[in-house]
Amino acid sequence: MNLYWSDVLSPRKVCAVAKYLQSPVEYAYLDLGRGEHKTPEYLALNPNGKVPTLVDGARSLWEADAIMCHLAARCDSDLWPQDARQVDVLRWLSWELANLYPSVGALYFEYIVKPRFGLGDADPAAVKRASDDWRHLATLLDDHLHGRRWLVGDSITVADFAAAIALPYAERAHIPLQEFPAIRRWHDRLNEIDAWREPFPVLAEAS
Ligand SMILES: N[C@@H](CCC(=O)N[C@@H](CS)C(=O)NCC(=O)O)C(=O)O
Repeated sequence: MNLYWSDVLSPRKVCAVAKYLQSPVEYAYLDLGRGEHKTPEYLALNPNGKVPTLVDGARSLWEADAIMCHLAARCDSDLWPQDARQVDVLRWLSWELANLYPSVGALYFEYIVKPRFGLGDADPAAVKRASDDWRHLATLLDDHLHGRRWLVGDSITVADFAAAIALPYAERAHIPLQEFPAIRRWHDRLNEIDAWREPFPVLAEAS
């Protein structure tokens, strides 16, 4: 399997899961600054021109959540449970992508992507909108996590890898994490996992 990645938000959860599961993937780094995700060769694999993409045999799979589930299913891992928990995992994956990602993604873009790629200063109106949205959604997430170790059931699933996607960047992206103690404790637990703390392959190992 080849995993096309870059050291940005969406590939982070996929790289973390691949490392956690010790999936047999060959990592292919794409330099977004040089437009390596927009070449005809890459667009043939992922017509969205975005990262990540997983190529497994004849199959090219895009969308980070689908890739996480595929990697877990491939080795029968409970990260993508095959019982009644699965629908709850799917619920949190959907919630993250539809609701949480737009707010944390906006803060990540304003504070991390813009300076990195020379796209100008953070836009105060976009920051305020995203911070307000995050607070609203984080209240729900924090309530859910009170008295729980993980989002679904008693063990970690891909839902945790997905919903926590931006927390490693909280300080740099000005995500107001301090106000949400259950989220912080959950993220402390994730930080005990090597693959979560250090998901990306060192670039010398990647092509
Ligand atoms: N829904 C997609 C989002 C992928 C995505 O937006 N990736 C960003 C990096 S976080 C990207 O490739 N941006 C480059 C671009 O849009 O040109 C997923 O979860 O895989």
